[in-house]
Amino acid sequence: MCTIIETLFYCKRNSENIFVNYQIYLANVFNSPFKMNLHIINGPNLNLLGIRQPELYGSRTFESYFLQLQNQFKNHSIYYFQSNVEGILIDKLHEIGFNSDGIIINAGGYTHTSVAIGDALASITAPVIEVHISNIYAREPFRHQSYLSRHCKAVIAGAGLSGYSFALQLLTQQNDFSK
Ligand code: CA2
Repeated sequence: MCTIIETLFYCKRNSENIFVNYQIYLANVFNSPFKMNLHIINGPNLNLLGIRQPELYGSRTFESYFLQLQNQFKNHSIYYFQSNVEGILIDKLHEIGFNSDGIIINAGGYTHTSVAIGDALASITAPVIEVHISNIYAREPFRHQSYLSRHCKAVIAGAGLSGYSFALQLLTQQNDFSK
């Protein structure tokens, strides 16, 4: 008799445990943010951020700002790549452009000259946001033209380094910017 009661009690406790575990599983599925692989690509001369022309581009290095971004978007993997060479930027876009969950590109001066980077953006599937630290529309007329913008989901210009953070916010929210 005692064994039967003990067995029934054990079964009840066990089924409660299963039920609680199932609730935890569901909570994880619905609440845990989807981990995204996001890429920041900077073009020519942006390796000089924080070193030259601070009056125009600020006094912070991108490496230091990148650590802040990684901390701010802890739930996601954020990668950073910089090159001064047009073809290397294009190779990088081909490499990540079909698997990345979002690309933020500041192509520097190539923004205003590179049909080839524009073509690379047109050929990839990842959503892309174009960022400029300065307000290119308040500068020389040749900076008002971008060969990239038509292939991008959004363009952010003039917000300083915070433009990268705004772009990451757009990519990580559930909206039309994500894949
Ligand atoms: O405002 C931006 O982010 C730009 O993409 C920056 C480019 C410029 O050609 C674009 O028109 C707008 C220039 C990047 C040069 O970066 C430097 C940073 C520090 C010191 C010198 C250059």
